[in-house]
Formats: sequence, C-alpha cells, structure tokens
Amino acid sequence: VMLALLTACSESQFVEFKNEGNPLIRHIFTADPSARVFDDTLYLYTSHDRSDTDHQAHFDMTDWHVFSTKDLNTWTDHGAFFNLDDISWATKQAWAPDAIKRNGKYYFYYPVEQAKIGVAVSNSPTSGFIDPLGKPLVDKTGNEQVVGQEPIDPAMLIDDDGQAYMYFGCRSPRVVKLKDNMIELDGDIEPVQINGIEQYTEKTGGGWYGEGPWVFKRGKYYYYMYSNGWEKNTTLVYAMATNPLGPFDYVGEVMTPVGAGTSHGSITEFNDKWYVFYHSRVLSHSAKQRSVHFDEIGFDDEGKIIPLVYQAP
Ligand code: FUB
Repeated sequence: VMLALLTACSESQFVEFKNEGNPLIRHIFTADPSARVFDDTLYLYTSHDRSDTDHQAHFDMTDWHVFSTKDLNTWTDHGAFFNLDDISWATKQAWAPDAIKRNGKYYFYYPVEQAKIGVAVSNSPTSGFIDPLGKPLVDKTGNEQVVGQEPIDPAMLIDDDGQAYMYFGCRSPRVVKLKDNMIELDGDIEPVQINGIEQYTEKTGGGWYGEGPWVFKRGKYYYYMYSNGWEKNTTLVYAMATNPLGPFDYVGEVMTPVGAGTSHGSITEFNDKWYVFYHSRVLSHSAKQRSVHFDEIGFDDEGKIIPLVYQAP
C-alpha cells in the first residue's frame, strides 16, 4: 500500500513517501530516471508518463518531475517542476532528461519533439528553471547529418578537469563538449565509437546501440551505459574507456532484461554505495506507463559491473 502524504505547498503539491521496495515510485508513472547527487542529497530527475496517456501515441509526455532523498528511505516528489509550457519552441514529447550542477547553478537538459534538446537554468535543483536561450541547444533540423537519427536522451558528464560533455542520441550515439557556461556547445558533435557491437540496422534486433546513454567515471574508467534496443530481451548494457570521448569497449549487461519495452537508467554513487536506477512496467503492464526502480550494484576487481539479476516485484 502506497503511503503518500500530500502536503500543500505555496504553489505546487509535494508528495512525501517511503521506499517500500520496487517499484520505488508508485503514486505516478515515471520513467528514464537520472540520479544526481548534489551536496548531501540524491535527486532523481524523471520523465512522466501520464495516467491518462494515449497508449497509441508515441510517448506524448508533457512535464518532468524531480524527487529528492537524503537516505534512500524517505523521498519527496517536488512535483512537475518543468513542463512544455515553460518552453516557447516545443509542444510535445517531454522525454528523458538529465541535470547537473556547476558553479552553484543547476542545469536541466531535456529532449522534446523527438528532434531537439534544450537547457534550463535555476539556482535551485527542484524549482525555478528558466530556458535562457529561447531555442534548442541541439536541433535536428539545424544539422541533420551530424546529429543522427534522433537527438534525444541527453546525459551529462563534467570530468575531473572541468570539461563538460553531453552524450545523446537514438540509434546513433553522439557526444559534444559544452562551454563552461553550460548553455553553448563547444565544437562539433561527434559519434561515440563503441567497439564490439554491430551498427544499427532495422533487422539486427539487439546487440547494438539503441538509446538512453549514461556516462559516469569510477577510478580510471569511464562507463558508457545505454539501452541496446526495444526487444523483449534488450536491456541496459555498457562499455568502458579511459577517455570520455572513447573509443569505448563493449563489456556486457548491467542487468538482466526488465521487459519494459524501453530500457533507460542511470548509475550513481551515494554514501559510498553504487546504485542503478531504471524503469519497468510492472504496475501498469503498459510500455507507456512505466515505474522507476532502483537497486544497489557492485563492481569486480577489474572494475566491471557485477550484472544485476532483475527480479520482478
Ligand atoms: O520516455 C520516452 C523515451 O522512451 C525516452 O526518451 C527513451 O529513452 C525511452 O525510455
């Protein structure tokens, strides 16, 4: 039974809840979780599958939620902190986001309309985000050749030397550097080389790059996690490199398949343990109404991820 306390706040409604085991989030449908630790708090930026979603539509989502916790037990849903109405140049498909902190400001990156990635900035990780550009950061119509088939699913990395990177793309993995201001690209959009996988074709069905990149650093290695497709047996897989621009070498599964229709998640360290966040469709049985989960993960002596065996709740 979901123990959700509705707390009236000045403008939006917060929901406080306890972790009762997977799925973590049960009061709304959420997907594409990007976990970020800012100071002593873990924030989870998610996309939001509506309860009244059109199951025939292609993920026609309209807003994003952010959740926070200091202990992984007690969580706060800060509500729909950013939505399509906050963007002058987009009207549909509020898909998988990410956020990152730099110089005391929070930057929120979001794909819309299956063809554009935008940025919003705030002094708070949970509210007050404003689009500073009034246009996309990456726009398929601007340079279709280099952007690939779908510029979606941004994932951010700020390396130890301060260089920021944005990874993104559906079927074509891409990376681009950002300037220190985090709202301008710095240089060309490049392909991400992943050795040991096939190139995407409509027929391969798996074993290639699908979507949902997530990059983190642990020790000397950069880990490039992504979804390898949309089949029943596809899941979150990863490749490793010693350079954030690659080339990455394919390693294997992060976790056994969840069967959600889509795979998309994140990995982060929090209070000296590592966690993978991902989504399933166990509550709705619909690929268009997903629910966010998380589990602890481990690494072996070579730095490889010990694959998580997904167990449906
Ligand atoms: O949530 C909408 C889309 O589905 C995301 O952008 C993809 O990664 C997939 O999860």
